[in-house]
Amino acid sequence: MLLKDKLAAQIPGLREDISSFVKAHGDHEISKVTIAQAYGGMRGVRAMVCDTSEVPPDKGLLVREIPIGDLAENLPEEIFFLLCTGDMPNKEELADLQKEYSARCEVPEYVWKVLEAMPKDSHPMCMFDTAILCMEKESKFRAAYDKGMKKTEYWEPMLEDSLDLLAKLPGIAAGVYRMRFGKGPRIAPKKDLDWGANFAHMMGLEDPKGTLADLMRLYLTLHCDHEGGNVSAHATHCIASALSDAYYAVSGGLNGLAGPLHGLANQECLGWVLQVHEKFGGVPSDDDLKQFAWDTLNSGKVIPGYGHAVLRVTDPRFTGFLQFGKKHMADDPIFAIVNKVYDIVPGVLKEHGKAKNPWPNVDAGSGALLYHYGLKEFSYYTVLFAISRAMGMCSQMIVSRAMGYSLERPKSLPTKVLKAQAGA
Ligand code: CMX
Repeated sequence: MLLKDKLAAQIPGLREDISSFVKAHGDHEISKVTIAQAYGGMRGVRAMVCDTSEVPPDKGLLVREIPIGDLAENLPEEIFFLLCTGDMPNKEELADLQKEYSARCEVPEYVWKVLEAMPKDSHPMCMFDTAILCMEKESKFRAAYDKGMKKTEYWEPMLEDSLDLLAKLPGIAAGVYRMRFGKGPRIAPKKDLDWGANFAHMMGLEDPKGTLADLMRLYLTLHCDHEGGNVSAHATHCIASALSDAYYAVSGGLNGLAGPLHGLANQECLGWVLQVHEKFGGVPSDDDLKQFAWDTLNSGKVIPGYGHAVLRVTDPRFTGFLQFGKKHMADDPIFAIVNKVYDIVPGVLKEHGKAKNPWPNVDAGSGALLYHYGLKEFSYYTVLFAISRAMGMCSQMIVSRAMGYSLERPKSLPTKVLKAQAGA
């Protein structure tokens, strides 16, 4: 496999580089931690390493130093190769990776039985995460670890597990969609389609303009990774640092993605936009929208899709979706509201004065595009996010195993001790 060959060629040099860097500069201080940060979700504390991507507050996502906006036309498979290696695949490497995905895409039959046994009103994210977890017995990492393996080899079965998992995620996600929302039997994958197009095919949505696969590719590319400290990436990394395998770690991380302050915001954003549409019978005036935003804030709720823990500018991923919408559905009233919200809400949030970032994040616009294509089941939206984000999780774990990073174990302190330290 060409991806494996490339990693095998890179890893010894990278390991040597990091090891001598830590030896020479290990005592260099990179962060101080205040009591407010300890109670405030460790916001801004620099205590992790992530080489796959970075989110400078004034730029947004860089995948291996490339702005995500410049990658919007690339296939998600190319992005995974880039995340893992730091380089775009050439034609041969891409074809080879796609061949690996095709060979590994069959979902074991027992997964469907487990999902069928779940309560009919289970959340699609719970079904998706359960499907991943119940495949844990397939882990090649666990099998190799149980047999005995050198630490320097850990990354190899982690890569195998990651590819097995990524190859199956579109099929699992499409199967969850069809089962959970009564859309009829599952649709078999077409082995000659790329990852995103195959997912679009297996969902079985109407696609009269033939552009759904483009949206899915864009969606899967834009959500790929967001450095190491966000809830799902951090949870995945923490779990995997105990040498839990990819099935345990990705399922665990995605349980974090399912939270309303993280990936679930995705489903809530469109809900808010549709409320606007319903209340005003279409696209509201600027003043009406402003008032609606204030009513939301005054009732103690957040405006979903706006604000970010790290970003301080418009999320370039939002811009990517906005451009797609302008090209393919400029006349759609729901999309027109998303556009108008972007004009109005940042000003309202600035006046409100609480949110550190009044600008839209990735979730502010994507739902309107899915809705346009007939994907109207909001609770499913986070699953789409999850398929994509699994690429970031897996690439981060492969790099961590390759570099031999340590078990994660920060120190916690009781309030009493903190008070004593602060002389309170
Ligand atoms: N609407 C109203 N209030 C907001 C807000 C918004 N969109 N964004 C932040 N605030 C408020 C916070 O609730 C917080 O209020 P309190 O002091 O009363 O707790 C205050 O502003 C300061 O928050 P912050 O430091 O700017 O933001 P955080 O890092 O704490 O939280 C986020 C970031 C994304 C959770 C928050 O902006 C939010 O809740 N946004 C809406 C939900 C959303 O879009 N989530 C998707 C994020 C993308 C992702 O990670 O998947």
